[in-house]
Amino acid sequence: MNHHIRKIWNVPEHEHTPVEVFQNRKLYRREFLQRMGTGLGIAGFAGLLASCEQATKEEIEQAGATTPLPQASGSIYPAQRNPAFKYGRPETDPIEAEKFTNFYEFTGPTSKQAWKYVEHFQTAPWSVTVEGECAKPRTFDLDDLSKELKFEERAYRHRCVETWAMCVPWTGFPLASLLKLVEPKASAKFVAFETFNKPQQAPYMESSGPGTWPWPYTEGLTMPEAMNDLAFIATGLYGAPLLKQNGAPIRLVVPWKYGFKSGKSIVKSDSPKTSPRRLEYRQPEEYGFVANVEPDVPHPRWSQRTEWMLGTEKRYDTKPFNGYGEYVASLYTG
Ligand SMILES: Nc1nc2c(c(=O)[nH]1)N[C@H]1C(S)=C(S)[C@@H](COP(=O)(O)O)O[C@H]1N2
Ligand SMILES: [Mo]
Repeated sequence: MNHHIRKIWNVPEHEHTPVEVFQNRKLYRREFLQRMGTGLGIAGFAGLLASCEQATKEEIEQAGATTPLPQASGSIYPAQRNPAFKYGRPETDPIEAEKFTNFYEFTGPTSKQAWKYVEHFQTAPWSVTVEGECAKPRTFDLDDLSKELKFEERAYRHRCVETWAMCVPWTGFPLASLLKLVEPKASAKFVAFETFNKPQQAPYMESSGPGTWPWPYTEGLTMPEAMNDLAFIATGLYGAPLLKQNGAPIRLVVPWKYGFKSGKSIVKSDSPKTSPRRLEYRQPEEYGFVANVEPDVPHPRWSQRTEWMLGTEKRYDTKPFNGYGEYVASLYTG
């Protein structure tokens, strides 16, 4: 194993996330301390030691592997790459996308290392209920999806509101093809997504306690956004089933919006009459319901003009709609 000592203040989130994102750390740390009590001293020390080591790709993938593998995987992977989508930059090294993740249920807002905390997360059996304003509401498991939908691979850029970015290949199918199976009614205006709600399997969900964070994680799209061909449901990443830290076994991918729209480990989709409730973990006034990647609109505490590619020293100019304007700009005119 190729461990080397890294400086303890040099943890990955500081390398890739704007300093401003961490200005609130004290607040969260205090909340965390209150909830964890004395156990934190020991856990914190162990965590500190652990952060001195650099994990290998094998360790990270083993930690996040789903067991058992979804039955359907044999028929899904490898899926054919859709040639219409190109990154326009180098693909992100898998270890970078697997070790640096946003998954608040496991880590809260202060760490990107969800892979260290997903051990008890059970991703099988799993089903997704699609209901609301539709003629044929249904509950699907992965096998149903693999039989009824055509899986493909898409090379997409991803832009987090915190300014880190990545280029990764997702395996899955357009969200529209799933929604068509339940036959949406004309009255459906929004599509809401709800993430798993199992505090005993997700340490931060459990430690943050009732009355603090409005779990489960929820987000939503307007119906036209959801039906756009770019909106994608992923069950895989880099040609293999999703690791837990990346949202196993099924997640949303909305490449023209900031990453917070791309809910992970989804269990339910609904169609509320008014704009869906969101887990407003980044202050609701910062970004509205229909927020897209907009380089000219700064975050209250940092600029959105440029982005870091995970695992590199490279910074690129951020493009409107994350460069996907030709597909989606028309959704927002008139
Ligand atoms: N359930 C859930 N989904 C989530 C999040 C989360 O905390 N919980 N974070 C979001 C954010 S802010 C981003 S940038 C992406 C990150 O996906 P990745 O960690 O696989 O790169 O997941 C999104 N989906
Ligand atoms: Mo994000």
